[in-house]
Amino acid sequence: MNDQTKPQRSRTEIIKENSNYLRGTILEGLVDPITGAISEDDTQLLKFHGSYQQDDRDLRQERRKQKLEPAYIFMVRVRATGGIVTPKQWLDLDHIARTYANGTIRLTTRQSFQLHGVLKRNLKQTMKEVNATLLHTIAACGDVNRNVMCNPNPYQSELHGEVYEWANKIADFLLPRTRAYYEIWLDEKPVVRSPDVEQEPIYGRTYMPRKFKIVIAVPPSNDVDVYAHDLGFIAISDGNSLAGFNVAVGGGMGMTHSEPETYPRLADIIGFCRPEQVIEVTEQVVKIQRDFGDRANRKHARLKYTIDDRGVDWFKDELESRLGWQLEPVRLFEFTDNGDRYGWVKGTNGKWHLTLFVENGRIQDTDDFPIMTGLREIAKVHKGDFRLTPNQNLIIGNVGTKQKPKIDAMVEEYKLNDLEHRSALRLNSMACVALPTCGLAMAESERYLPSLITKLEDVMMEAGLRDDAITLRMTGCPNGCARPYIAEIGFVGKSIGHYNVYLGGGFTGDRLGKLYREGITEGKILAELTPIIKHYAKEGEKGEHFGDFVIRKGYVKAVKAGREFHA
Ligand code: SRM
Ligand code: SF4
Repeated sequence: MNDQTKPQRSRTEIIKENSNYLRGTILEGLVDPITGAISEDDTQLLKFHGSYQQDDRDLRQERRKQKLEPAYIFMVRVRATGGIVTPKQWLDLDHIARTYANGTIRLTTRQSFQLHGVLKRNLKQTMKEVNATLLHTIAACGDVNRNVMCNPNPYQSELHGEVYEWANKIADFLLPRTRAYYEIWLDEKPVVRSPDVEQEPIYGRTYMPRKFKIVIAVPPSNDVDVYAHDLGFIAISDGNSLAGFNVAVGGGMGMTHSEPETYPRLADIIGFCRPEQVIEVTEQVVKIQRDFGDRANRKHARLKYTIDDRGVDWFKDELESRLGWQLEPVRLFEFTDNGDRYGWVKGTNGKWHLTLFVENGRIQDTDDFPIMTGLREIAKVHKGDFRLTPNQNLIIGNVGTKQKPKIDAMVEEYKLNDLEHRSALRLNSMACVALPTCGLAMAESERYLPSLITKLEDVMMEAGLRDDAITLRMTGCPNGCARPYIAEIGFVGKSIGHYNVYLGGGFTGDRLGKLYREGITEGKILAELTPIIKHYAKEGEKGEHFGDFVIRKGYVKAVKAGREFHA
């Protein structure tokens, strides 16, 4: 295609522009009884409202055989800055999940909740009930700023509390201003507005070229994986209070198999700003990407490509010229890991916080693990809060010393904190949703990883590494929803039963892994990894992480930049 025949704007851009600020014909589509779906254009707009149209892929073939339309269902994503909700909100979500969705709650890698399997006829009521509990879904998906992530324990130190407040301010600042959400889902009466009253002052009529993600990390924990997002802030303390933030830009995970021009990239740290400058920096970074991001090719529309195409220096100059002042030099900091710390900790407020392992974030009762019932019963008596971690786990937060024995007893009763029977490998694992709901999945992920880990645990056990933490992540396609490219072992689905294996990601989330084997099945995965794990047990140096070991021993080359990922 030469430059003249290249489309100037993708179809999604035109849908957004013609949508009257995200209204489209969603309202009409919801009440059309002929189909369980909505129109194709509206499915794009629906994302901005926090919902995806999907179909149950387990039923696809059978429905096709029977000449029925796919079993359409909707996923609803509920956002909560830093993943914090009250026990009442937990109970309401639990109720909504069991009444309108598939009876499970999914904690995501970005500290949001997902409800799967909602039928079109129940979608509006689901949204209403989510809003009635003072949570919302607006901008949980779509070409806008998504849920703002931050360390989920505001009471770990005063610094954590301050940082959490900034995360909230950023989230509020970047919420879309359109009333479409309130009209469609909450029956707000439309008011005739002049375009300038209703215009989106930050995003404009066509919003961002693509999704935009912001996180704040509080060293030494990099639980939010600050290098994997469009914009990351790294909190720098001044004794006990917040001095400001290092600013990281241009991270992202998504790529497409066999398209080397797409690649995961880690963010560059470009400077430091004071707390009171953080909104201004956020606004200008977002606006640069709004103005320069690729609106023709959605596979090239994230900030990481804008920065790689034009250079980090260009980006910094553009940002500083828009700000009218210069960022200060980057401050020193150190990350020690990107995982969660399990068990009880006491906060600065004198209350207790218990981090529980939730395998792949799925809250669902099984015979040996009645987690959904257990958390429901706890929510009925708990006086603190619940918090989602960036690793798909859950914190029962703010438990008073007096109430702790009761919560402890309930945790025991429902076997919610059974760390003894879980290896360090499992406790440091994540898998994306994939089949049967994700329309983009090429292979299983959440439903498969637990059994693969059981097999790898045998190898780890035999090598004497049961308690050695190795980060391991799986996704059902290369989009990277569980951030697999920064795991020490990453599995990425290629086709049913076949995975690419990536090795050498940094334990603190600071280095990309490298493709080690392509499209292999379980037998081959075990055959390939067993000798490496044994080698690590034998020759790994004291304190050396697996990701560093595989590079030192030449299994893979260290990847220094996103553009080198496929080299
Ligand atoms: Fe994701 C698309 C699930 C975090 C990169 N992601 C999807 C969709 C909506 C599929 C779709 O477009 O039809 C998946 C829905 C599956 C389902 O049935 O629920 C989906 N993504 C998820 C979640 C639920 C994974 C999980 O197991 O927790 C996470 C929800 C986050 C949230 O609460 O907001 C989730 N997705 C991520 C992350 C991790 C992160 O942000 O920290 C990434 C990589 C970081 C990044 O954005 O680069 C990620 N998701 C993608 C991409 C690739 C984007 C790209 O730039 O190439 C897609 C596909 C797309 O946007 O076209 C995608
Ligand atoms: Fe779906 Fe791929 Fe994301 Fe997994 S990584 S949830 S398969 S889009």
